[in-house]
Amino acid sequence: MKFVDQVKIHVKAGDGGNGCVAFRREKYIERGGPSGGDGGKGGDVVFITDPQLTTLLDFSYQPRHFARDGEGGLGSDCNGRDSDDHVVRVPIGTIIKDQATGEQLFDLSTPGEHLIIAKGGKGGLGNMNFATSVRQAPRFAEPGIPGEEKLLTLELKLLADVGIVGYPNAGKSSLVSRLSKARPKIADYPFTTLVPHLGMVAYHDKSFVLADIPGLIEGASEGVGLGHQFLRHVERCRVLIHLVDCGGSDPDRNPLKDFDAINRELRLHSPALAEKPQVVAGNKLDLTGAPEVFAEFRKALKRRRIEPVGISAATGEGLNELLDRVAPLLFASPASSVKPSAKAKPSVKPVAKRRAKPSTKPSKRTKPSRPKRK
Ligand SMILES: Nc1nc2c(ncn2[C@@H]2O[C@H](COP(=O)(O)OP(=O)(O)OP(=O)(O)O)[C@@H](O)[C@H]2O)c(=O)[nH]1
Ligand SMILES: [Mg+2]
Repeated sequence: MKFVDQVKIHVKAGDGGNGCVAFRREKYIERGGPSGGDGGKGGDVVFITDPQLTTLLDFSYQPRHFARDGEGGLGSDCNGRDSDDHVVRVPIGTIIKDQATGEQLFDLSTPGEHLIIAKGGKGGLGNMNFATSVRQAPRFAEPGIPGEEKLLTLELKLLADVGIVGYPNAGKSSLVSRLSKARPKIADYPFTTLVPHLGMVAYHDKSFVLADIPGLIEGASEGVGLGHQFLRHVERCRVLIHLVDCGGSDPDRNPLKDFDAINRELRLHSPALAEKPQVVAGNKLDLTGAPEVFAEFRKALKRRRIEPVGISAATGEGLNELLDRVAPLLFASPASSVKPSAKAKPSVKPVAKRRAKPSTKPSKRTKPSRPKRK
């Protein structure tokens, strides 16, 4: 399936129905009076997060999402029908931005979250609402209010706990397929992985989501290779596994050079990404000569007080140690990587806190003391 992580869309809520001008006309009933009903409310455009979705592909085929207008009011005191909401399902991790200003409006990062993105217009009042003792036959009614209309950009940032970064061919996809049930394509040519893949990793009684993203190379920030367009998917990760190829046959590259180049690219993408805790792993230690290359790499990193883990995604060597190094960084802090969105924030203070406030006013329940008789 095609992976789309950025789309431009147009949403429009329904307009309110117009109020109606009508008069009751019936045999033997003189001056029946105004009987125009109110218009119905236009439908809202509602976004709901759906854990089953992993791409914004559907939006590239259907970029317009319009809710229906409210029905107009009718005679005989009949109000128009309110329109149903137009419900749009989006993947978890969708960020909604204003197309014109680029300002971030919402971050939908919890499953089942509901968000009214465009509000439907209210229906206009019919002429029966305007009858007064001095104006018994109003010949006017209110028009409906137009629904909100917005041009938006949707961006998807996958929600993973741990992201793997590294050069192409370092073995990122091999590591993900070894640790989880995800099966990304593995091959010995660069840029095998063209879109991010997620895998669920079990660690003792806990589990976490691991993301394999396409390989980075020097100059990715200027668009070399696949560029760093996919780095946004590891922006929300709490920990990065920096995978370095220790079994490479290219004489121009060495693990330390690769390590520095990738870190430079991370910094150029976003300084916050470069600050994320990293577990450095040297891969392909099963190949001849690789343990020696790794030993040298380890010595060089020791001077920077970094302790890399030696692994082989092919044989499974060192993978337990790698998980043991990742887990404390991941599970130590109770804070989740999932930022609570503006909608998910509790709008009401916890009751306990409110009770704790010393109140100066006497409680309603306590009886007021009677004044003493003199
Ligand atoms: N011997 C050996 N080969 C490995 C190991 N890990 C990966 N490989 C091989 O290295 C090649 C590249 O592996 P991938 O997992 O596709 O590498 P990748 O980092 O995902 O590459 P891109 O998707 O292109 O960025 C494949 O031929 C793998 O079989 C390992 O531990 N030992
Ligand atoms: Mg890959």
